[in-house]
Amino acid sequence: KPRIFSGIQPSGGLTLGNYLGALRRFAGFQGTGPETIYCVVDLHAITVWQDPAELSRRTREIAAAYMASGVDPEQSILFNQSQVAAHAELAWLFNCVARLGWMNRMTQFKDKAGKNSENSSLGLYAYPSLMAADILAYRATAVPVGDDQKQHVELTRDIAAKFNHDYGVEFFPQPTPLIEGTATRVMSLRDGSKKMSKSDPSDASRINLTDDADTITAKIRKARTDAEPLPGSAEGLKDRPEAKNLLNIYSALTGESIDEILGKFEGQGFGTFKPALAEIAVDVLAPITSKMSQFMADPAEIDRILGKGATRAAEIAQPVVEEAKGIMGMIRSR
Ligand code: AQP
Repeated sequence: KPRIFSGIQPSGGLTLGNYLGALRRFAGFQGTGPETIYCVVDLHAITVWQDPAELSRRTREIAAAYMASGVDPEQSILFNQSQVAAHAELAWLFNCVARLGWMNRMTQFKDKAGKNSENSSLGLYAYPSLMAADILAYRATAVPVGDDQKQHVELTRDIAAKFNHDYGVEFFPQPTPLIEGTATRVMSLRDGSKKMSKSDPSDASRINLTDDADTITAKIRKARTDAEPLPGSAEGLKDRPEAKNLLNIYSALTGESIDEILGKFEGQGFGTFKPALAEIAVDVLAPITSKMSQFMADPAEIDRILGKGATRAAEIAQPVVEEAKGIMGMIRSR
């Protein structure tokens, strides 16, 4: 049965990058055939230290964001990862299937650990193995994500293939990463070579889903750009990463192509373009922000939804993990 799985870490407030690259696409898969499973991946978040009270609050906030962007907890399964034991159990099995050399190639670990990798948690290093477990515990066939997660989904395919090969079975499917649109990698507003990230120390580098209209407008006004006027076509954006990023965001927010947008702004400076972009960003985000705060007003209801989702998720995932253990020769006597 086709299944879609995706997750978001409660490691900070959501950014426009998370929204355009992943979140806003999720609701559209509902009612199209495949079962849709969406997770707040709290076990991933603790690979770097999280304040306990903040972790709880952010977990609810991500759940609220899922619902505000149209994920319906009746049509989809919506839950937080740590309430379904199958994720951590399968991750251990995969730790014993995945190779050190594979983990060593992961660029996210290198980016996040930086120069101080000796002092990173073991969990941060094994992160991709847990992500493979998230996906394969549901034998999911497709994973909508932003471009930064492509390498991890590819590793998931390698783990599935090695498990199947090592045990002579056709048990785990090969999930496909679904990376689509003009906003698969939204870049930082301060540095066109870095992706926009919820854990970037600079708040000016990102637009948060909880920012109000004035903050969004000010951040876009201050976004780093060059001094050149806008070109007439996408060709002219080569080697202008900051300009390209703002145009990609505009395109993703409106659905217009880069060439269409440049047709309207050719020859004009960012002094004209930025306010137009800010207005569109505010129009798109304001309704999401306001729905999020409505959901956040009732934390007990969010907890109830996550609990119910976790029960449904475990009904699928636990038998898969039991079967994987059986395939590996572990005795299942109850
Ligand atoms: N800048 C981005 N552009 C497009 N998509 C993005 N995603 C993240 N950043 C961008 C996508 O959002 C989904 C959820 O991301 P995540 O919570 O798993 O964490 P991440 O990929 O590590 O992103 P962050 O925001 O940078 O979090 P931190 O700072 O905690 O590492 C994923 O589908 C991701 O591809």
